[in-house]
Amino acid sequence: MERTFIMIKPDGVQRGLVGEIIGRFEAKGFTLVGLKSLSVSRELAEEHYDVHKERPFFGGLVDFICSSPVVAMVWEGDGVVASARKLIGATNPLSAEPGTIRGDFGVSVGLNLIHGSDAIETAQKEINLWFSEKELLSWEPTVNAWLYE
Ligand code: RTP
Ligand code: MG
Repeated sequence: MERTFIMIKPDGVQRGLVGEIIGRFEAKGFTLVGLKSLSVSRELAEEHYDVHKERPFFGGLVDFICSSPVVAMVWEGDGVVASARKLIGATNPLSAEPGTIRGDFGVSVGLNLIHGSDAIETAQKEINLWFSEKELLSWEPTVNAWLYE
């Protein structure tokens, strides 16, 4: 089954939106297979956003991710990588559709509440970066019988 890496960024945790955000993934029908809160090291943040290391916002982005605790998660389900990106919404919350997490709760691109892997390959890389094998569950909720044909 497909898996994706989701992180509630420091602004989402500080604003008390952890429950609201997790609730959206649960209500959609995805399965939580990994969950932890942590303070992110500079090394981890830099590796996570390595693809953006030449961009002007890179330093500020790393500072922000390390500034306060985050909640890291792995969610599982058919098509979860692309679907999670839809639940999250566009990078700039002002352009994100209402009904999406960024569209409903954010107003600035740097404080956009949540990260989601952008492709299946990236998801695998990010899951391996943030979680060890033993931190991840392998389980099938009984409710899946009412979610998948
Ligand atoms: P993320 O990786 O955090 O899930 O966000 P994303 O895919 O929607 O956007 P991405 O292009 O990967 O950018 C990573 C994060 O960098 C910040 N950003 N700032 N100031 C700017 O122009 C700018 N552009 C991007 C955002 O916080 C974005 O989430
Ligand atoms: Mg991205």
